[in-house]
Amino acid sequence: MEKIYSRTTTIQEDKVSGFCPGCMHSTVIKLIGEALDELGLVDKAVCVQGIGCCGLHMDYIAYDDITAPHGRACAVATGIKRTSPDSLVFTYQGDGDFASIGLAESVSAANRGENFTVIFINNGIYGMTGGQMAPTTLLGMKATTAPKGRIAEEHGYPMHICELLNQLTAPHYLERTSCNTPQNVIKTKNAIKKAFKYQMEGKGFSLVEIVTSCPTNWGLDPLDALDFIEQKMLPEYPLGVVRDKK
Ligand SMILES: Cc1ncc(C[n+]2csc(CCOP(=O)(O)OP(=O)(O)O)c2C)c(N)n1
Ligand code: SF4
Repeated sequence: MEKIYSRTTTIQEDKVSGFCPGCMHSTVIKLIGEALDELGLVDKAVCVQGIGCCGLHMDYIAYDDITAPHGRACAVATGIKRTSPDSLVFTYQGDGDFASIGLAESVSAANRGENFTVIFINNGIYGMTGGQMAPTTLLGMKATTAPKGRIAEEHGYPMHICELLNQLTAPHYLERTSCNTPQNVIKTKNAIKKAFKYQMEGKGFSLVEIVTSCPTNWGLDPLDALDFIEQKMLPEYPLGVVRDKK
């Protein structure tokens, strides 16, 4: 019988995920693993993970991985890629990590056109530390640091990372995807594969922004969190390719 699906080799079978039920971090980690398998790049992969729930996969993946101090993943990835140019280097960062604490490092690496890939998880909140406001928190959305909801006059507006980086000359590929439907899961994997391929071709900086859920800190069950993505997150963060120099 023809085998049409098998478990990615990049997840150790005897380990348990630390993610909450319904958290899309686990979906994305699986997609990264499948992309590495399908491209034959597992042995070349180096993940630089940020601080936060994005780090919860470190115990169960089966490729090289290093944790960078909060917000510094793009600086660490720059060093690794420059000294090991044959490696497939990617950062795995949340919105608090990449877009708040690490914004200067992130924009600077993109502006230099560093030849690595960012997998940017936009769940609109600081997950691990209990739901503080992130740069991507929606207007009106409650956070522990914005108990009445985000107010533009006080907290500024939601930050659109793909569009922000699209102001720079250097980035090669910027796409926003989600994992809220099976179709979008497939599109996310294709975007990750495209970004990895561009990197191995030496094309420079690429970023895939993935709109995901944090059911725990959103205070929603996983299914309602999918509706929240569809009805609230995606109108603010439209999906699609923002730049592709090809
Ligand atoms: C320099 C520094 N500041 C603050 C913290 C505390 N901290 C740990 S995780 C986290 C939030 C991370 O949020 P996000 O990047 O959105 O990732 P998520 O947990 O949602 O995946 C913070 C503020 C830290 N570890 N180091
Ligand atoms: S707190 Fe949120 S981001 Fe963190 S594992 Fe739970 S659902 Fe995922």
